[in-house]
Amino acid sequence: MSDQLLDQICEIVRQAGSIVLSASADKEIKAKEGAANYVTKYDSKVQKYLVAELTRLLPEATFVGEEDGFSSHKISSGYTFIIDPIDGTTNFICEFMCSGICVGLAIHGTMEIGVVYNPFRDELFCARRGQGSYLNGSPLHVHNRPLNEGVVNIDIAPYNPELRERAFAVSTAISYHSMDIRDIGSAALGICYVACNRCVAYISHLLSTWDYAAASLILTEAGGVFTDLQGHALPLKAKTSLLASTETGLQQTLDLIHPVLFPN
Ligand code: 2AM
Ligand code: CA
Ligand code: CA
Ligand code: CA
Repeated sequence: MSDQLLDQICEIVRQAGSIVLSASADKEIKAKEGAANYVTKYDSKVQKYLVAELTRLLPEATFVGEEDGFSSHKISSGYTFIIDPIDGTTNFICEFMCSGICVGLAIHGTMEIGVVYNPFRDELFCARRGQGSYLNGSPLHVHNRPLNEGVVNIDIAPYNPELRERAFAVSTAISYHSMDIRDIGSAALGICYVACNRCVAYISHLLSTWDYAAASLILTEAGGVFTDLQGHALPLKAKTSLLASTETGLQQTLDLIHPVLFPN
C-alpha cells in the first residue's frame, strides 16, 4: 500500500462528491424494501462512477457496494473495494447536507485504506493502516473522554420497528450520562465524528459492511475503538450492531446498555 494509492482514491472520491453537489431538484426518489428506506438516481450514479474509476486504478479488485447488484457482501481474498455511494440518503433527499461517500479497501479481508467524504462541508476523512487518519490533511487523535464530556450519536433505525424501540431505550439510558443525544443520519459520518472528537460515542443496532468498513479504519487509526453492542470484536460482517467510542466511553456505554438490551 502506498500514499500514492490513498491520494488517488481520495481524488476519485472528491470527484464523486461533485456529482452529489450537482444533483438537480428531481432526484428520482424510489422506495426500497421495508419502511423509511429510499434510493435516488444519484446513489446509482455515484456508485457507477466509483466502480468505473476504482477499476481503472486497481483492475484486479472486486467490489462490495450497496446498490445495483453489488451487495453480495463477499470479501475476496485479494483486493476488495467496499463502497457506499451515499451514506445518508434520507439526509440527501431532505437537503440536510450531511451525507458521506465511503470507499474502503480491504486486502485479504483486512482494512488497509478508508475514505469518507462529506461534499456538502468539503470534509474528507481518510486513513491508511498504520499511518494514522486525517481530516482535510490534519491528523486526528481521539481524546479518551468519558460520556459526560461529549454528545452521543444513536441511530434511531426507523426502517425496523423492533430496533427503533431498542434505540429509544438505549437513548434514554445514555441521555442521563452524556451531554446530549444526536442522530446525524449517516453511520459513516457518525463514526468519523468520534474519530474527530465531535461525538464521544456512536451506537447502531444494524449496519452493513459498506456503512462502517471505511469509517472503522479512520476511527481506529485515530485511536478510537469499536465493538458490537455486546462488546465483541467486530470483523467485516454483512450485518452487525456497532459501538464506536473512546476507550473509556466504550466500557461505560457497554455497562449502561447491557441491562437495557439483555435483561436477566
Ligand atoms: P444509507 O443512507 O446508505 O441507506 C441512517 O441513520 C443510517 O442508517 C445511514 O447510515 C443509512 O445508510 C442506514 N440505513 C438506512 N436504511 C437502512 C436499512 N433499511 N437498513 C440498514 N441501514 C439503513
Ligand atoms: Ca440505503
Ligand atoms: Ca449506508
Ligand atoms: Ca447508501
